[in-house]
This record gives sequence, C-alpha cells and structure tokens, in this order.
Amino acid sequence: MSDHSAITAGIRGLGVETASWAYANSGTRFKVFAQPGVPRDPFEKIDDAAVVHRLTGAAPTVALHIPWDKVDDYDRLAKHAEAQGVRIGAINSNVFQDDDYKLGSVCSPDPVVRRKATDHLLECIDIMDATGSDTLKLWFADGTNYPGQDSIRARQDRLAEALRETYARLGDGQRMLLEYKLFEPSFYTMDVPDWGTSYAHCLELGPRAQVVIDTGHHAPGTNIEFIVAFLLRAHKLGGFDFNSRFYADDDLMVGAADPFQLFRIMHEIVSVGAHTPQAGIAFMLDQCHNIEAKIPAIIRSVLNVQEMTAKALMLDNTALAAAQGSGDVLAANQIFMDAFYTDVRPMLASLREEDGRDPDPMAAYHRSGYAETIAAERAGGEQAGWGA
Ligand code: AOS
Ligand code: ZN
Ligand code: ZN
Repeated sequence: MSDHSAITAGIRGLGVETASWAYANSGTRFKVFAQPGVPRDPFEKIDDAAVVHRLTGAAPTVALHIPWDKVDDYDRLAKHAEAQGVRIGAINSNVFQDDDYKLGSVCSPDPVVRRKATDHLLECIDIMDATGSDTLKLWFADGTNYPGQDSIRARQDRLAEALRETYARLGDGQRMLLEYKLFEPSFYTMDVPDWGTSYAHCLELGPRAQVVIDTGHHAPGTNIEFIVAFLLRAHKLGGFDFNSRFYADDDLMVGAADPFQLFRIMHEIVSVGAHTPQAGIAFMLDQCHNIEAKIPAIIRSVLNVQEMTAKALMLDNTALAAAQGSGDVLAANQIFMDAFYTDVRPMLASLREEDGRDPDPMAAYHRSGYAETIAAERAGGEQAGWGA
C-alpha cells in the first residue's frame, strides 16, 4: 500500500480541465437536442464550470474554443473566471468550420486559405495573452478523401510551415499541443493521423510543442497506455482530451465505456509522478453530452478521472516492482488488479468532507437547485457549434 499522505496529496493536487463546449447544446450529425438552462454566452459557460469545480474541488480550469467563445473583452472573461474561482485553460483553435476549409486549412493547396488558417492560430495566441492561458491546442480536420486528391508529402510540408510560424509566435511560458486523429472528417488520409506524426512534428518544432492524446481518436484495440508511457519518457506528452468511445470519436463520458483503460492510463501517469500540477500534463475533457444533463455529466466525468487516479495512487509500486523484477507474472498482475478493484469512493468522500465539501458532489448538485435556476433564467441557450 502506498503512503497515505502521498495519496491524499495526489488527489488534492489533481486538476481536470472541463471544456466550455460541453456545457452548451450539442448533438450528432443528425440532430442537436436543446436542453433547458444551457449557457447563452461564454460567461455563463464559465459559471457552470465554476459550479463543477466548487462541488468536486477537482476542475480548476476551463478550456475555451475560438470562435465559439469569442468575446470583445478577454480580460473581462478571465477576470470573470477568477471571480468564480476558476481559470482559463487551453485555447482550442477552429480551422474546420468554414467553407474555405473544404480542402483543408493549414494543409490546403490554396496559399490564401493557408494564410487565413495560420492567422487564426496566431489570433488564438493573442487570446492566450489576453486571458493568461498558457496552452494552445491544435486540431486539424485536414486530410483527403481520395487517392491522388492531393500530395501527401506536400501537405506535410505545408503543415510543418504553419506549425513553425505558430511556434515562433509563442510567448514566454506558453506551449502548443498538437492533437492527432485517425480518421474523420477525412477518410483516405488525415494529415495528423497518429501520435507518431504529431510527435515527429513536435520534435522538429522544439520543447514547447507537445502531443495531446484524445482517447477517442484511435483504432479499436489500440494500447493507449503504451503511447502515454512512450511520450512521457520522451517528455512529449502535453495532455489529454479525455472521453469514451465504443466505435469512433463518440465523445462519451470518460471512464464510462472502459474504466479499466482509464485506470491503466492513469497508472502510467502516476507511476512517474506526472499527475501533479508541476508536471504540466493537461487532463482535459473533450466530450459532448447530447442526451444527458450537462453539468451532472461533467461532474461524473471529473469524478471518474479522480477515482481512477486514486486507484492508481493506491497501487503498491514497491511490491509491483519486486514482482516484475523476479518475473512473477501472476503476482504482478494481481497487485495491479488489486489496485483497480479497490473501492476508493469512501476515501474520496471523506477527503471532500475534510476539505469542507459535500461528500457526494452529484447529490449536492441535485439538491442545490442550480439546474432549476438556470432553466428559469436562461432562455435560448447556445449551441456548442459541434454536431450541427
Ligand atoms: C475533434 O475530433 C477533436 O477531438 C478536437 O479536440 C476538437 O477540436 C474538439 O472536440 C472541439 O474543439
Ligand atoms: Zn479532442
Ligand atoms: Zn475528437
């Protein structure tokens, strides 16, 4: 059993970043289901994120998405967040929702489109300056649908050029994370399809470029914890977009489809102490809550990450190393599984009480009346911009 104070310090230090778009209306490509009380602007998204943080104590930052969260005064938005007890996290760029991007953004064959896309990335860094955010998150929908449609190699050159220009604009203490995705919206090639492509570009750029792993962006059966271990060793893991998948980029609540996978990922993180804020790994949620109520779903997701981290912290690493060293396969596996099967919920509940919080954040939310208040006060809530 690991040392109790290390476990509690690890849990108290863990910060899960919630996404502004997860508080807004979303849907599938078939239908957006509107919910009562969803935020009408970025300020109200931050209000909801602050509720999640107050109840869980584990969601201190909220990611923004530009242009979905465009405002006139970013300093005011950052101050609003601060007043609510949260901070602005990663700035997510959007170079996929414009007719100009039909053939790609930074990889487009058209130099005018590439310029427009790169300018947007630079604008996102301006917004980082204004909000105090230290992280730019890049995801490119770029790719091709048909063999011969464009030069795979030329597109890599264009990508590298845009990334170089963006990297050069980063200020002190700022970094950029490059996300990869196996397929969708393009089906023949994606220009950043896997962690290897992202890693290679980040390596070329320098230490302030790192890979972000969206857990829903892999082929079925991919061993994600292997990627985590590899990137951590190479100091190239910048963070996660956590979510669950059954088939594709489902964006379901993290830990819902495969809690064991989340445990295995958090074990790789915890085993090298990368769960602490000082390690700088961004534990972000990238999810859409299409049919379930948003704030409780986000509370559930934050708790799922917290629970799997607590289980990983419970793992007896000394015993595991001894079993591994002596080649005792069954003992090593049992130690690993014992940690996974440990029910950490009572321990987490008492920690919350010690910290002056309700031991059951979900029940506390339902009792709080917040859902009823926002449903009454907010009419015509925003669509996230996703799945329209
Ligand atoms: C898209 O599939 C990705 O997961 C991106 O992270 C995307 O930009 C995000 O869902 C919304 O910003
Ligand atoms: Zn993502
Ligand atoms: Zn995705």
